[in-house]
Amino acid sequence: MKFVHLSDLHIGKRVNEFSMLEDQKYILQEILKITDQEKPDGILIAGDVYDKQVPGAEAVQVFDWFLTELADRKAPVFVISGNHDSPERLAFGRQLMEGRKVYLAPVYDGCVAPVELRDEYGSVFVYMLPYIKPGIVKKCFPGEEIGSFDDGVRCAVEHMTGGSGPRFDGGSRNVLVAHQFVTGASCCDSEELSVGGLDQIRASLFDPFDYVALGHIHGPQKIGRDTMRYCGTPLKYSFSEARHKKSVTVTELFEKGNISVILRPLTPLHDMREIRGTYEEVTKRSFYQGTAVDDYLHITLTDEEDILDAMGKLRSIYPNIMKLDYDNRRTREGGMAVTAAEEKKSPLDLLGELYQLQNNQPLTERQMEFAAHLMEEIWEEKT
Ligand SMILES: [Mn+2]
Repeated sequence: MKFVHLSDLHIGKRVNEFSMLEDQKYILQEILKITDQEKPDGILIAGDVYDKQVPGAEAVQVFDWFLTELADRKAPVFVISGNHDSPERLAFGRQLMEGRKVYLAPVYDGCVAPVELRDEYGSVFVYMLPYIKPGIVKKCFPGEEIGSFDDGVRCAVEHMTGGSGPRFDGGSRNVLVAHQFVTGASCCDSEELSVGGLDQIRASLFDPFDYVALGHIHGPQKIGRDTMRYCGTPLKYSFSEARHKKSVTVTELFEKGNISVILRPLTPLHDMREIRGTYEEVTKRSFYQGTAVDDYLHITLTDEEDILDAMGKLRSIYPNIMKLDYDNRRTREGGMAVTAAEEKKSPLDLLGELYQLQNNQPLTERQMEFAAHLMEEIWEEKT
């Protein structure tokens, strides 16, 4: 049984104020081509379909088109909501769409009923777990001890695989589609994770599943075993991903215990690249001739003196320049440039350091907790 595993489409996303809609339509078309070649038995979309809880009209039209195209290919489609999606809105028309074998995960209510598929090796059960936070699970199981994300997901998985829900058939093959931050995953700038790593969960929680199709982390990667994977975004959504190789994950399940995974590379309409050099260098015809000048670019100028209207001038060669900065004596000494090590620190760590500098004592545990929760709240408001 073959699955095409996608996630984090973030349809409607703007990157550095550029609309990605045309790029997204293009890459979804590329994904349809791959789907036509692979002829999968199912499509897994592991959350963050949209970039916003209330997506723009155009974004909805693009997903409507994509979903219809997928459904026309007759293989069942499985969609869960991610932290960027509204689970209620994404589940709109759920029961109607099941008639076309489009399965939208319902809002989490404590019960995750699998969809059963069959092939020559027997049954494959597909479980769809939408993005869950501890509070959501706690509401469904008030008697359980749930303080952290790890507790929440542990409890949800226990109820999927344990006694209370529909019977879990450990002898058959079981696939989980989920959207959580599994410890050990390597991150980038476009994910919007919780501060202080509060949202991390242990990979071992998903041990009962033969294949775990994850969304949330934007770089394609396996977590521990080859069969627990983030497929990554189809497009680069930040310059921290300039070196990512985006792909579609294609997973084939044979008899229980035998799974093969391949990555089908994706080529975008515009790449996201970083360029550096002096103004004279980067504007020399020999420097840019034959390169994709309309890529989304971050240009770092190394001139000691600022170039007057550099952005405007560079745009005449590189129409889609997204970001311009300088790397010279001024920016290095002026304290403006943030070191890579500092960029890796969480906002909570940075606050802790600032507090220590100002007050000559560290934040107390209570203060830390307060700040972490406050940041979490603000963070969510924003997205
Ligand atoms: Mn995402």
